[in-house]
Amino acid sequence: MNIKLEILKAFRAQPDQFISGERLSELCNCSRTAVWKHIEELRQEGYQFEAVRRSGYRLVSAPDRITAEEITVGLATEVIGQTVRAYDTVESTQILAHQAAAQGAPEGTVVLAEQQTGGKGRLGRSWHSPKHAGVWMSLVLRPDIPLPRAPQITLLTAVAMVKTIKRETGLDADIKWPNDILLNGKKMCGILTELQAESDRINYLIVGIGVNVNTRAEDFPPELRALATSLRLESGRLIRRAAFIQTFCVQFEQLYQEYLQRGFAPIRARWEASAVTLGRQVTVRTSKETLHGRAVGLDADGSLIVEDAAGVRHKVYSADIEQGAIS
Ligand code: BTX
Repeated sequence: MNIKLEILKAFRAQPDQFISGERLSELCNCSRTAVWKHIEELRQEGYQFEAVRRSGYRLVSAPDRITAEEITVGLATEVIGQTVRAYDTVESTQILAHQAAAQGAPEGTVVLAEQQTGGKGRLGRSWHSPKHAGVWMSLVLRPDIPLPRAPQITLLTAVAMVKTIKRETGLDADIKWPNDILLNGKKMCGILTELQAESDRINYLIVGIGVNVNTRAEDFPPELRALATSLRLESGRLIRRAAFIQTFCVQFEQLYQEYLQRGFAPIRARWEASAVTLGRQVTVRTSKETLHGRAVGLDADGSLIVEDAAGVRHKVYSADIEQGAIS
């Protein structure tokens, strides 16, 4: 039994109440000395307890820290986020998630870090991941879908993120194909989907999600300041990151179950409702070519359909796009 987890569960079940050491030792099935020791450990982690003789302990405040306990206590999902590996400083949660998945980590495992020193973006780019400021998370999935459908999971993740942002801040975020989440035209979240497959079978998918949550303007390097934003900058308030992650796990699980049961169509409709790419003039840059045209829709497999000036339609799978005016 994880005693710290049980202690936190007990306080969450009775917010603002005193719980005696004796009651805690019963709930956690351990000695009162062990309770005291674990409360001291929680204090070291930034939890504040009031201790009153004869009444016991009361949880006064919890730190905005991402720990396995903070994510799993009260998490209303069946699979997503039920296994959590939380670290302080890592190179990239993607690397750790790949290792965990290769060693059999169950579907829904979430790898989190307070800071990444080598956060990865797409196409070898980097992702700025300063300490305590954001959510740097990799999710292990094992969907039974054919390999060509994997990009749909990126789009599903973007929809889950837009819903999470709405619930946690009331803000309406936009999706720029395929994986940028924007607020007021600035990037506040990026999604990187990687996978391990044999022939046409997906062994596992790792969805990397970087969210600028409480990042201040000065936390961004100068070259990103005009391009990037955070939930704090846009909403004007601090967001509890553990609660944000819990909401994301719930939103993701609902959409993922719907996707596995009913396919991509319902996700596609939701994605299109938040997309700012469709109907716009776009410049698409792939490793092979540059294409100018109008983004006319999303194909059933999740690729972007771009119509060029001659009326020829192109399917774009993986690329960066620049968006122009709506036409
Ligand atoms: P991307 O290639 O679409 O975006 C990377 C580009 O975005 C960079 O070249 C830079 O211009 C800009 N950028 C870098 N950091 C930030 C930031 N914090 N906010 C806004 N813009 C930024 C997007 O790749 C996919 C990012 C996934 C990140 C997650 S974090 C958890 C997981 N672990 C890991 O190493 N990567 C993923």
